[in-house]
Amino acid sequence: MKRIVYFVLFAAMVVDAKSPVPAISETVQVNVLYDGGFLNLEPNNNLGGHTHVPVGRSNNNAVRRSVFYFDVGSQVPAGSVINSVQFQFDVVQQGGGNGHQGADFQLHRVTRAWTEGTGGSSNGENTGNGATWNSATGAVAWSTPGGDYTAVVSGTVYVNVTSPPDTFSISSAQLVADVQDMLDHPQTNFGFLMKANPETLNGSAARVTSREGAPFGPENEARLIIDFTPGATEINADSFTAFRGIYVSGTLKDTFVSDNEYLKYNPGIVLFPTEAPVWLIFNGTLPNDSPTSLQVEIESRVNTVGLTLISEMFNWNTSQYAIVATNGASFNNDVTISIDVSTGIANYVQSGTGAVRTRFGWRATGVIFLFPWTVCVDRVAWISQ
Ligand SMILES: [Ca+2]
Ligand SMILES: [Ca+2]
Repeated sequence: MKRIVYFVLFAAMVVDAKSPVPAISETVQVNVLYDGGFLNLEPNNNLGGHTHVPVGRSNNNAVRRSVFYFDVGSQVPAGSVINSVQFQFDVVQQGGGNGHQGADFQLHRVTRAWTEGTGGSSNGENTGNGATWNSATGAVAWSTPGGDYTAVVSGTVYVNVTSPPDTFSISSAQLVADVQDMLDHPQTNFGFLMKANPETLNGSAARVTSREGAPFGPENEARLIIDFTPGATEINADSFTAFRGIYVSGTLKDTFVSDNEYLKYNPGIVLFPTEAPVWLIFNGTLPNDSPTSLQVEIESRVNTVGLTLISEMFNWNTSQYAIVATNGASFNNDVTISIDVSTGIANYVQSGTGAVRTRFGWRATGVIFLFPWTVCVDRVAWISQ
């Protein structure tokens, strides 16, 4: 009778239902890495080295377009979720002596690699080394003169300069999706092309401050303001020690993956019945030493009822272990216990190194029907954000 009571009790305790703390988002500014521009009436000229790049239609009927490349991954960690994006740019002049008129400027993703080039002056120079109306690189032609870009519009803003320099900002759900894709697939990130829509409005041509950026300086170059939530990172142990227990089989590597390959221990000798006869210490190193959330996970089983699994995190500030969970040890079935230790996270992650240390103990709290019993650990991991 007692046996049944224990079994039911422990089965109900097996899974820890604590939910993770939501991750905190961050905002960064990714400045343009390189930018260029070109115009249809001078189809072999580029403006890659000029202090501005042009967009729109001039009063002399020249259609102008510009291209911008951002290295999203330079400031946003891989695996992050992009929450919002603003494409900001400054216009220092619009139109010319015959006046100006506003126009919608829109972004498209470029679909081919291009180079910036070194051309200066407002109509560009034929330098043969950068993007022009005809060429992506000076050597490789666009498939379509005027640049290869997606039909999908990444975002639009109405540009009508009143007191230059004026700052404009584009944001849209499509822009978020595009920047997310640029982060996830940097090999197909060729930046954005900006053009007017329609391209028939004389005097809509604008001078957009480039990264070479005079007279207002590079702080006015095109930039992406990106809000993102870092993705979770999972790590396995660097090492483990059996604080107590008798080795049966397996290696540290067997704890990396849930694959029914196990690290196995039998009970060691204890001085007091309250001590755990199997006590395993796992050491890991997080990718950063100040994560916002942390879970420790263990998948394991034992081959008898009546055992309890006690999970402890090492507190680096007090140099003592703290019990973070107590669960019935799963009898004959692999069960994963996920323990959220985000509360007190600063104590559990060593400053400067990112080290984490978790101790798992198995001891009898019920009637044991088998001796020596065996602990089988299939997987141990820490998940941090
Ligand atoms: Ca440039
Ligand atoms: Ca395994």
